[in-house]
Amino acid sequence: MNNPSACLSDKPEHGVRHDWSRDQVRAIFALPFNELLFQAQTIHRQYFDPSAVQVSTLLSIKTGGCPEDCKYCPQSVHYETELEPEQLMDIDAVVEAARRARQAGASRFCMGAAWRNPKGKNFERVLEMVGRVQAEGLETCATLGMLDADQAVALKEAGLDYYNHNLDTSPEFYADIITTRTYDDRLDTLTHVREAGINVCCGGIVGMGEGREDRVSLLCELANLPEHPGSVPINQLVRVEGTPLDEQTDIDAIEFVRTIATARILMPQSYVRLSAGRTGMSDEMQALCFHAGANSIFYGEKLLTTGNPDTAADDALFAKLGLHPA
Ligand code: SAM
Ligand code: DTB
Ligand code: SF4
Repeated sequence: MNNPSACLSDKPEHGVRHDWSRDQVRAIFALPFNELLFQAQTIHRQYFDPSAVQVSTLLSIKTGGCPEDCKYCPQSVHYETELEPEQLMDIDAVVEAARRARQAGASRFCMGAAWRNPKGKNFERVLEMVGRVQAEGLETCATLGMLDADQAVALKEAGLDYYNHNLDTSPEFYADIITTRTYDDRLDTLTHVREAGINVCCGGIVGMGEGREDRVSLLCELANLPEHPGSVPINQLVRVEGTPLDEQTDIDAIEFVRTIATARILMPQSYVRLSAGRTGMSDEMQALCFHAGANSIFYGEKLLTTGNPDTAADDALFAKLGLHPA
């Protein structure tokens, strides 16, 4: 097995690589914790202000009733959860929510829809929303499911800055979690987004019962994409009653921090987002995640359908840690 310290120090700039071997990633992931955090923090400082954290706000513009069977998701029609499905929101209401998010300090507004893929009139409405949200002075992001090449170009022309589409987990574990679309479908959407000139936001979920090797494999897939995603959301599973992963045990906190640190080392110029799951994390755990190179969060009391820390709690955490919005 390669010595990861050697593989890093061979490249003094650490560089942006797309040829990580599984052995290298596995070895970085397994470094002694202090060594791992030191390397992650050192690389982080080459590209970013270590006290700056990018702040995004999410809004579910179309909730529930999704035909896909993602086992973690409260919005799938395959599972009985307490969620009330809702039609695509009114454009003015979305713009109003974006305005409030900007006033509260968010720099990016992410619109999420529980679709397999966007279609027809609904897609036209989303295009209009994107333009109107951009006009409010926010970076725009959307996550609408699979896109074809023409849809990606249309979103770019409408003013979309980022598209979120996650690989979710390793190719090996994927079929245990989703059967209604393939890993390759996801990679195809990412290609369309990238080729349209939209920044890719792509990451995954940990704590779904996968093993360390799956986390290594997911990070390897992300880091070996033709371009590193501009944003890499690392979600901790939010367990929702009625979904098949409801009873899943929490991932160990140190293992979660290792995932963040490894993402930072592999993708040095990307924003690594400490995404879903923060309500269950202590301030100390989040501080370790920031130290490991996380530099983006979702801010606002709701993610899409589940909770996120109160803004007052996040403001207090930022003050305590001397962090400021990027
Ligand atoms: N329907 C679109 C799709 O799946 O591409 C967009 C919305 S979907 C909710 C966006 C992402 O949210 C998923 O890919 C998944 O990574 C994340 N997600 C959904 N439910 C989650 C949960 N319970 N815990 C953590 N992350 C979750
Ligand atoms: C991502 O990676 N995490 C966000 C965003 N992309 C769209 C979604 C998290 C959803 C958590 C469950 C929910 O609130 O429905
Ligand atoms: Fe649908 Fe997205 Fe939820 Fe999967 S993650 S069930 S595609 S809303």
